[in-house]
Amino acid sequence: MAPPADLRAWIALLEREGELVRIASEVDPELEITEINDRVVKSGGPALLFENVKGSVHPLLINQFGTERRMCLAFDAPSLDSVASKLSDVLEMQPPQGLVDKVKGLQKLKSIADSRPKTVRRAASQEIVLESDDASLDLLPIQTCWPDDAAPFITLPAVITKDPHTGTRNVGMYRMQKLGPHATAMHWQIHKDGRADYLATDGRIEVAVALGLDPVTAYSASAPLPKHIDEFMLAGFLRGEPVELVQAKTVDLEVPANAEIVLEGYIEKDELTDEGPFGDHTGYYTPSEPFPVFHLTAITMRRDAIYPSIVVGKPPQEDAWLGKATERIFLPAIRMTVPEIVDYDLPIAGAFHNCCIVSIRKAFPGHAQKVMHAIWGLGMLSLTKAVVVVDEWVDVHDYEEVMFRVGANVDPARDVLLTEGPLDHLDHAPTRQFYGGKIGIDATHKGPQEGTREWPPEIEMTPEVQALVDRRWDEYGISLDASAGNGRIRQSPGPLRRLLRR
Ligand SMILES: Cc1cc2nc3c(=O)[nH]c(=O)nc-3n(C[C@H](O)[C@H](O)[C@H](O)COP(=O)(O)O)c2cc1C
Ligand SMILES: [Mn+2]
Repeated sequence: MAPPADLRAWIALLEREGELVRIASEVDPELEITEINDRVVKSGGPALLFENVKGSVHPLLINQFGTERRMCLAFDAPSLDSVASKLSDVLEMQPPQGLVDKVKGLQKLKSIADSRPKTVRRAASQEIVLESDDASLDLLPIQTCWPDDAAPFITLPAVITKDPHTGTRNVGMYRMQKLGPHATAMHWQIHKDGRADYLATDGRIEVAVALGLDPVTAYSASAPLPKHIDEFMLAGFLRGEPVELVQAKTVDLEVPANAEIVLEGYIEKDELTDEGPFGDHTGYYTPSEPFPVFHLTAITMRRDAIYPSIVVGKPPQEDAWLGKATERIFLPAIRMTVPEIVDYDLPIAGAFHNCCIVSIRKAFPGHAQKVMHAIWGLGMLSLTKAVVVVDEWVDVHDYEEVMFRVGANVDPARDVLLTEGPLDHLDHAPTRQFYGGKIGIDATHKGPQEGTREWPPEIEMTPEVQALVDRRWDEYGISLDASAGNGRIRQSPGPLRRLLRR
């Protein structure tokens, strides 16, 4: 098995796995689909294929990424961490020792070389070609997601541009507000690569937008890669198959051959429109702001093309799992620069940029502060508002345990770092847009070198008594429901839990 080759293979897989429901009743892309989907996402329900969307002949697929299980199916992997280890294998390559090592090394190098996209001459994504007035966005079942949204928005696009100087491709997921049948806004936020390509181009920049991709390639458009790395290459690596590209019809760009729908067009420098309001992944509406205007020159499609959508809003929403995939897949790359990091967690409720919990192998005074600054200096993690640092033995995914460490180990006068830096484009809390306060909380054990009193030992039962109680458990005749859950703080279950509850 390998990850699905296109959206249709993905839908077939979801169906075989009992992970997809087809809805034959007519539904309205204005708000109704959002309300249905919101209930399904929040209860961990299936992907939804709406076959009869009011006003369009094209079916709409939503919630394809909405659970951890589906995300693993998409990558054809037992866990998201196993996807990450494929990457760390390559990142952590050492000079080979013997012949076997050399052969393995060559295989790894080949897996990188084979990741580069491949050009093909004929493509399913161009079975139908619509140009000039025939190319109309009115054909597509574009959703109006939330009541105060300014218009319908294309929400799951892979937007393709080229750096005018280096020719390097960039692929990013940026929402597109429908302005009419032949134009949209392009929501290139200030820190993003697509915007950098636009700013570096004089006059007109050509743009292509792929809709309805295989799930790994669609995910890759949302991955925060350094600017000079083509997201299609990451997709090829993660799929184990290169992404196939075909020359677009009206612009000088290559587009995925397996896409359901491709929008081709251009953006003129300094032609801006008011974009938004839009009910955003922050859980609030982002207000109207000027963004560039995308003009459509062609739509190409597969026959009976399926339109993909996603709704963001108050977490948890479907995008949580795209974010969790990034959290897991990028851990090996983060460890390359900051090897003392053991693990990290970006809570879904924190909309990813609001909070980062990180565990470290602490080796010297101020180490937690070093790691905070490293996070504030790393790619898109630099936008993180709050960083919480814990010791290596703390499970960063167990928020109760993290809360316990913060409560038990922090002297706010000594262990809280307040600083300033760049913030997410969409964060409404800072007084100024894009820039504001950051907080670092050092919840690690402190040593005398850090000027503290002696740190007390943690409470732990002896292994001997634990083994004795294990052996005798049945004899006591006490039955416990493991899932009833009276706290999950490892090493120190009952009493501390009660302490925290008081
Ligand atoms: C569903 C979804 C919608 C997104 N919408 C936007 C958006 O409208 N504008 C934006 O700048 N980033 C948006 N993002 C985040 C970018 O896709 C992400 O930062 C990506 O790394 C951008 O690619 P780039 O690094 O090549 O710029 C969205 C992500 C997801 C998962
Ligand atoms: Mn990029």
